[in-house]
Amino acid sequence: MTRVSRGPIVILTGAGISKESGLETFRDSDGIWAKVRVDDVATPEAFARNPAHVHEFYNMRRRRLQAGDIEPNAAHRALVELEAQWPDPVLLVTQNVDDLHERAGHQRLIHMHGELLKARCAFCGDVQAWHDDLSVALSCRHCCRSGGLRPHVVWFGEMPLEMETIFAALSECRLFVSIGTSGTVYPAAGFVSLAASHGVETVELNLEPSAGASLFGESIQGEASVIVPAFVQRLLAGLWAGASAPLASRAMGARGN
Ligand code: BV8
Repeated sequence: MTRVSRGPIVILTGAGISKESGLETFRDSDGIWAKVRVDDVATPEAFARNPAHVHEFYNMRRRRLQAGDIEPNAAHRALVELEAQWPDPVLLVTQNVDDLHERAGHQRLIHMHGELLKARCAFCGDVQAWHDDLSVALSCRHCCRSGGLRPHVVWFGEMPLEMETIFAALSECRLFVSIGTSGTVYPAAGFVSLAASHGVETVELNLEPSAGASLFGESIQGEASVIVPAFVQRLLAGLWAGASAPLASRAMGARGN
């Protein structure tokens, strides 16, 4: 029975890890894409066609994120504990544009789809922290041109950030953990296959089996605030046995233990 008690870990998170903090997911029945069309707000073409509409979509999410009642949950905190106590590097790659991993205290973090609390100039590429509403009337602090400030967010058809770093980490790690993602958006949805092709142990923690669940060595269902802390505790205690674990431990169920 293989045990993962050493070696680098790569973690991928999606909107499901922030759901219990009060932020909407995308593809749940009550999710964001049930209320607004991707092609109207999350593509470069949408921004070129109607920048004010795209700004309002992200302004609303930026205000919601900073509303005061949105806090990191036990899943975010458990990943910070894993990063602090694990003897080898832990790289957290998030598809989320919220700042809950940072606010929980996570250090080594890549926002592959960008960050809601940053703005980028479409003309000169300058990126700056941005907590207020964005609009076409604003001008860039660097090139002084107006109309080009956009959310520092990766839209469909745009290249996600730091992909070379991510691909290298996936090929060199010992364990790949996917948390709270439906496994429908690429290239993130392909990370499990890349990791597995390098002999990496893979585990999925999600409310329900994702589109790529069958590609993982382990699949654990439940709410992130329950199953992620339980998984981290078992990992730190050297008790998680990986894909060769007895079937009984393959689906720990909602209690996560
Ligand atoms: C690109 C903007 C290439 C930010 C987003 C094959 C290869 C490469 C690309 C493609 C490909 N096939 C298709 C493509 C194109 C496309 C794509 O993947 N389309 C899909 C729909 C088929 N990909 C792209 O365009 C990407 N770019 O590949 O560029 C390239 C090459 C050369 C040159 C230029 C470019 C860009 C993708 C990023 C798009 N931006 N959003 C924002 O507004 O937030 S995507 C959006 O989906 C978010 O970023 C989000 O993070 C991401 C993934 O969604 P999830 O996080 O998984 O959320 P979801 O709601 O889907 O699922 C939540 C899960 O949580 C569920 O499973 C649920 O059960 C679970 N859950 C719920 N509650 C809980 C829970 N789990 C635990 N506990 C709970 N309490």
